[in-house]
Amino acid sequence: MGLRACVGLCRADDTDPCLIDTDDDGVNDGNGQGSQLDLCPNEGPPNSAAGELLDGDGCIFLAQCSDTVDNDNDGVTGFSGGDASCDTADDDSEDTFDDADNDGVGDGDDLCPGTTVEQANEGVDGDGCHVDQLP
Ligand SMILES: [Ca+2]
Ligand SMILES: [Ca+2]
Ligand SMILES: [Ca+2]
Ligand SMILES: [Ca+2]
Repeated sequence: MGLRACVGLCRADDTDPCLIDTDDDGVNDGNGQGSQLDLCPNEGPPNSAAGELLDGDGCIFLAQCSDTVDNDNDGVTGFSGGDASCDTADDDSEDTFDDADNDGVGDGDDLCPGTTVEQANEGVDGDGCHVDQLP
């Protein structure tokens, strides 16, 4: 692994500078004309524990479960925030609305997480509380 930048045209032999993978992420540096091209030749490989993923261009991006955005809008954000739809930090699908008691109010906003099915059917307030759950 070196810091050789790929410049000029690719050559079709073993010394082709475009076949160098500077950052060792599996996407060759390329030169913009071949099928492989690392748009981020000094970025990689991804640190999965930090929620990093590699896109097809050799660039690192943060998985939905680590991007600090509440992608499914349920009030619980990401793996570190405890969103149940996030299995790992690098899980790129924060896409299941977490509502353990199924009353329509996401876990992160639900002040009464133990709403029963009957109570949910009768309706809850904006905090996810049925009238019987209120003090
Ligand atoms: Ca690379
Ligand atoms: Ca969420
Ligand atoms: Ca709920
Ligand atoms: Ca509730």
